Amino acid sequence: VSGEQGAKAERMFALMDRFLKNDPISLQKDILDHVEYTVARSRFNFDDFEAYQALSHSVRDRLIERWHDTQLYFKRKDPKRVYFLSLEFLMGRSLSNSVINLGIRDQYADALGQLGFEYEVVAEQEGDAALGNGGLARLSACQMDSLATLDYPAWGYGLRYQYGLFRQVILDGFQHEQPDYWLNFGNPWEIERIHVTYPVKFYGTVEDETLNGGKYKVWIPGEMVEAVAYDNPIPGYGTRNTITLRLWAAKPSDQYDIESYNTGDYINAVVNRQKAETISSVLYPDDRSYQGKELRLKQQYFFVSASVQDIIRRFKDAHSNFDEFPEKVALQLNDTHPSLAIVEVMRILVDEEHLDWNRASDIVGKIFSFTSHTVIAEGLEKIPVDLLASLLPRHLQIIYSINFKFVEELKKKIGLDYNRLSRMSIIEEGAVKSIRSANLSIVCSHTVNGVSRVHLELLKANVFKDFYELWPEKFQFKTNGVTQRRWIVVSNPSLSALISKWLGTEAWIRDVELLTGLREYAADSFLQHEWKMVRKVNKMRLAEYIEAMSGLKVSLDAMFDVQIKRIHEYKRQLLNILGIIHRYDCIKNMEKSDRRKVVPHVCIIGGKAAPGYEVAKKIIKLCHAVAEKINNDSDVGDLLKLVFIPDYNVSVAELVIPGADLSQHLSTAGNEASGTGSMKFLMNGCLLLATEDGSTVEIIEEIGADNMFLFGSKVHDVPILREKGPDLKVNLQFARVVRMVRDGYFGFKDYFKSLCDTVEVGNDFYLLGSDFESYLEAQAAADKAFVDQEKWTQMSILSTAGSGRFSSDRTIQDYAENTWGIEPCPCPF
Ligand code: GP0
Repeated sequence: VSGEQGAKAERMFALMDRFLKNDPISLQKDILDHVEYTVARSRFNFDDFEAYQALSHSVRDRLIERWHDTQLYFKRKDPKRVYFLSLEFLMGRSLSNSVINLGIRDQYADALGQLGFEYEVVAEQEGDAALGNGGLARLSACQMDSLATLDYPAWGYGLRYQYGLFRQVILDGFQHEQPDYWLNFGNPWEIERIHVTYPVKFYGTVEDETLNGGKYKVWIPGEMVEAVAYDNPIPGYGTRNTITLRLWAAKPSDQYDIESYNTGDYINAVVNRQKAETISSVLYPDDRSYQGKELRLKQQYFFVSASVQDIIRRFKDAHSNFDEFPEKVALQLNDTHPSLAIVEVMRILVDEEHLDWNRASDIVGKIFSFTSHTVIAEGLEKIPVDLLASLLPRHLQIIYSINFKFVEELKKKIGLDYNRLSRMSIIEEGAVKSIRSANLSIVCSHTVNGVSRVHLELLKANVFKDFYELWPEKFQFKTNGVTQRRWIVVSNPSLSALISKWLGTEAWIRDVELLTGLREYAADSFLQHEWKMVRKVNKMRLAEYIEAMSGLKVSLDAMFDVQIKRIHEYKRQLLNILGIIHRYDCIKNMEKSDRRKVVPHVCIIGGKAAPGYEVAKKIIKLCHAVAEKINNDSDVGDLLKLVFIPDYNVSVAELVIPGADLSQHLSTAGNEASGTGSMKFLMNGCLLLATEDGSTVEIIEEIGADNMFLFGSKVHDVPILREKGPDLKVNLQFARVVRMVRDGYFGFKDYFKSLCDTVEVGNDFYLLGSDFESYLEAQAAADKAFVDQEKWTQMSILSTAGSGRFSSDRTIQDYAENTWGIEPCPCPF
């Protein structure tokens, strides 16, 4: 930089006093400045929440510095970038994660302490950012953390919902949903970029146009909405790199409705305009049921269109030839929700950039990769053609063209096998003609990933069989992982410190394979002692939470036995509850003297049911009805307690997981694509009681079957069992506990009838009856192991030691190298 500009830059640097300082005095000063000037409270009088606001703004300032540097560096280096498109991100809280990744948690804790505040209490003030439903959404969040930490040039793109996932309130044991208007208290973790906006079009017609001798399609939209960017800086750990999660909000467009203002109805014109905002207002709370709703489709297209425009704009800032596009851009589709991105890229390249069709389609085929998260065909998204025709007329045409060319090619390869052709077509000719989003994604992506080895096998054998036979090389798997930063360092600081002490290094926080080093001390009585202490402290924290929430006092000597996840029939919370009823029944029928031998359990269940999912809601009610009975039975006392933790979310998970002795993962084999909760428990030294489903199969390889409690039918047994129909040898214990519910032992007899019907012989799709005996055996094995605390602690240490392979760092590195073709781009300074 020369002359006048250089002088200006120098003066600015001098004024800025480059880089905020992290010593306690500077931090205190920054916090107080934010109290006074940002929060606008007196520095002599502010409460915990205001302290949180000020603290988070001072952290935000530090994030912004690194974020600017990183973005500038990426711009200069211009590496190939990956764009991660997801309709859901379950970020949870940001404060603790940020200060840990920035390496300044202790400094902040000191600074706050000197101002008379307690860091933990202040951090608790933050609400969760819950812009997602469950596993899929939290996976996106973990992967963002890994992308930043591993220095990859990556962007996340999503929607900035004004209402996150509903809050679950329990009244009389029934779930009620309350809106989560999370932005009410402000959100210091985002940066509104009022100048980064794109128009997004809907409805209208398509017309032909001739330009310089070429024939083009022009889409004349019927409605236009503005997408405004909100950037959420995502800091890596142990690096300056801070990447962007860019979330789009819908705002009324200025360009479009001048017309309506001239009609004289000013008030109505303004009110109508405001309706644009509904597009980004609310997250759909159904975990995986697809309903063909127009608003949902609008959301998908809205975020996809804004993201694609943004990506193309960034490319064009530095390049003029689209042949270079695949060298600079990788687009990752998180499930089929963003699959319209494929069509949007085609549309822009062909209609706006005037590339010819084949060249555009060649580019598209090189940039997209797609990850599936489901196993079952019913879980696959379908867009009704009528809906698409009205909302996105040009996109429908493009899909038809893609499909036409695909089917023509296919005929050349497989001949006129009409059954197969119609199964593989992107268009489904059913009662409701629709677009199969998965077929579109497979046809147009260079790689299709499953989320565990078993998942890929199932995809190849079932839902994607035809495609696998056509393009075997397209199909890969990347076993899911979770970030040890959030799931050990943030949520379990004492375990984190203990691990570092015994490994003699903190390097495992970036290089998680080092955890295997713990194996060598698994039998060491000193480590075991310290390990038990840490676990006890975490159990105390959880017990206090349970008491504060429900008034129930639980014994710390009991096994804390946990199942937390979305409520689904296939995840079989009902199996857990029926097992608990069995346990209760046994205790009741036991000689008093035998009760001394019972291993006490505190059974903890938590999770949300989709608002329209009747059976799941009944399971929640049953859990409460059973708890009511057991917890008030003086015969049972501390031997058995059942607690339902309401409003399960990321920050509740951070509290519950470190305090769990045993966690349950009960999906009917072949139904859970991967499962990621299990990995978080594993990292925290919690033992697993599980079916051999999804990623558990790979966990067994790392931990060893004898360090886990496995049960139930295997993946290949399940179809056979279902085929075979009702088992003649009905498990008597199972029949007995179901009968107890049916007969009204826990009340609400009529209400539970239909729930009991779902597991009756001949109707038991998820095989609770067939697996019950084996489930009880696994429970008994866990009880037996728990009695020998030395052995148990050793198994616990080995669980943590073997959890390294299930870090999202490993997943992301694999994606980067084998799917996206990107390289780390660490920002110097
Ligand atoms: C899968 F299809 N998952 C879906 C969906 O709509 N929502 C969702 O959360 C989950 C899978 O059930 C999973 O097996 C998997 O680990 C996760 O996606 C991430 O791949 C359980 O969490």
